[in-house]
Amino acid sequence: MRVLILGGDGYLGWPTSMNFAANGHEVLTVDNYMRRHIAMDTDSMPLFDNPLLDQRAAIFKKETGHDINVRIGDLADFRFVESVFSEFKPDCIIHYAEQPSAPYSMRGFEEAKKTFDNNLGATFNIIWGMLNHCPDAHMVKLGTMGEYGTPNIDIEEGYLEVEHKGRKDKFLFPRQAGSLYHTTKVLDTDLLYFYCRVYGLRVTDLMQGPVYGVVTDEATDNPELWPNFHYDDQFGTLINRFLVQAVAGVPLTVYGKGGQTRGYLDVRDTLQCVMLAANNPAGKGELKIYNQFVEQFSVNQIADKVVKAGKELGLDVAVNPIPNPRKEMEEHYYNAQHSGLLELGLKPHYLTDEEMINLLKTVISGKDRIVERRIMPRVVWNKK
Ligand code: USQ
Repeated sequence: MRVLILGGDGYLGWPTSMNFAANGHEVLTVDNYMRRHIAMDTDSMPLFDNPLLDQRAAIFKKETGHDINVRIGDLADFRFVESVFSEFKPDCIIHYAEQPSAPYSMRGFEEAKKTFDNNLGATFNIIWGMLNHCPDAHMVKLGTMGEYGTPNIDIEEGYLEVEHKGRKDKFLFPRQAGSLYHTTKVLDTDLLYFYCRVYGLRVTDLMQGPVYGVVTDEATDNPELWPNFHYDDQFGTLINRFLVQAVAGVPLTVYGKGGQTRGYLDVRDTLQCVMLAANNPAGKGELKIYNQFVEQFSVNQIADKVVKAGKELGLDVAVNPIPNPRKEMEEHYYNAQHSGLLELGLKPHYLTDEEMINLLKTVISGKDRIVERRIMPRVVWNKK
């Protein structure tokens, strides 16, 4: 397939680019380096250095012989989108090209606007790039489990059958996101659903939970090919943050009561899921939705796992619940269905004690690079 990867410099975009190239696909990866710029502006740089995309592609080519083509440009600019789509004419588009941080989107007006304009603007332009140049291509869009929020009923995979006054119909599962970032993903889903129904687009929306991990099969021992591993309060996801805190000797920053439950997955499973979605395209006019995670944990359960694995490595890991900077439920019902990707063939990596120890060992290799001031939360949800 000719695979266009949008947001190719990101935590997931880069390893996805390597994975598709290593599996024999023709890959063009695109990014505008927005996350790099925000990370620099807000002192949120990742643990390991990540060369620029051209440099990473050259290293990958030297090590494996596989090509990754790169274009740097802004997908919120329609002229750029037109030139990418008219020249490359993809069979499959993997769309990660969004500002991915919930806390960044909640800092203030400028950050919220940047998130809104980029995420909605890019998605809208990509839709029109497809309509103009490859209307039969398939888009795999990264959504988020956070679109659903934490409802007091089971979360279904994308849709809900509703019986109302004796009649039945199927609707998108109700969404109630907890940050502006998550809300842009809700709006994306509605936009895509409309263009599927009325313009016949083919889209798979992957509702993904928080991802953890560093090493993927295409980049085992060369840190230059690892994804950007953030541990700051904006771009660092929970498990990655706790791993770094454990190694740095900083008590684990449980927000509030720590009963917040989410569905987690290993970065290697993201790659599997995206590949499975790409190989099983949605039909014409169809919006397929999968819930993309492997195991549900509360924040406290994850803290316990990190403490236990830390002990094995001689780390004395403390836990320090702090006032929650977010507005979210800290104790709640959570039960999300996630059988679709398993049925397609996903072979999950589980967060075993052994796996947690391996993750800690990888972080220990970067111990001297940890900058402690990046750890504590710097953004509070709606201070007013
Ligand atoms: N949390 C803590 N302590 C911390 C950091 C987070 O208790 O130091 C809590 C948060 O309050 C939240 C939970 O852990 O309840 C998960 O937080 P997170 O930062 O790992 O996840 P989130 O901000 O929701 O965002 C991340 C990614 C985002 C993706 C999302 C999937 O940054 O791109 O869409 O995970 S989900 O959470 O399912 O919406």
